[in-house]
Amino acid sequence: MITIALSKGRIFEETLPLLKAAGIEVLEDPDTSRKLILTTNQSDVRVLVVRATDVPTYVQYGGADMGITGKDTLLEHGSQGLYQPLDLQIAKCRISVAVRSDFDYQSAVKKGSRLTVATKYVAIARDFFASKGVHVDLIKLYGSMELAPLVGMADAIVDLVSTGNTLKANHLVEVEHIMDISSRLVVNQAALKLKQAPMRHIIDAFESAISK
Ligand code: PRT
Ligand code: MG
Repeated sequence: MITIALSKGRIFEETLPLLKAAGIEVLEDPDTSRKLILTTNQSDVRVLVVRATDVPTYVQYGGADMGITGKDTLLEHGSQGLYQPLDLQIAKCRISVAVRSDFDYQSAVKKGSRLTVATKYVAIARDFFASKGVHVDLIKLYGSMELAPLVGMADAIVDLVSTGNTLKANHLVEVEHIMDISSRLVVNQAALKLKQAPMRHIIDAFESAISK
């Protein structure tokens, strides 16, 4: 049995064509089914539906043989013991700093002001501002970061941006592009040794599907 950990939503949707390239079709829809283990057309392949931030943990501890997760999640939560053979070029976005459109970020930085930054990505934000020599107080949030500057709780946020529509709708502007993000295949190394042939088949199929 090969077990693949995926999160619902954009990663699941964008992984379906890659699975298809490997001959795998998921037989249940995670949005309508309450099942957390989904069957596929291959009796020896199943899909686990887990929180995006839990994918590396399932793979690391062998609950899943492989999984797909954002580079943001890997950087923020660590990737100890995970083999990362492929950048799948899916669920692309960027991680940025954004502020209220009436906040003069550049001059605050120039003056050496201490900034309050709200984010789910505390480690990424800490490294980024340290590399710029900007002093920050970080506020950890778990979602809806965009709210924090609007209610005066933070000067800036560090968050994922894809179309930029969410920032625009909340009168926020991007002032720094920290890095580009895409999703990676992560593999349990012990599983790869034990189930080399079927896992290699999937990895190779994904690899040839990426560039198409
Ligand atoms: O949603 P939940 O709290 O359950 O978990 P999650 O947010 O960790 O999962 P999910 O499925 O939303 O995101 C999984 C992965 O998709 C992330 O870890 C990223 O690697 C990737 N990804 C790609 C994104 C986006 N694009 C993205 N746009 N994740 C989140 N967003 C958010 C963005 O922060 C903004 O709030 O979507 C919102 C809309 O973005 P705009 O710019 O298109 O308006
Ligand atoms: Mg989300």
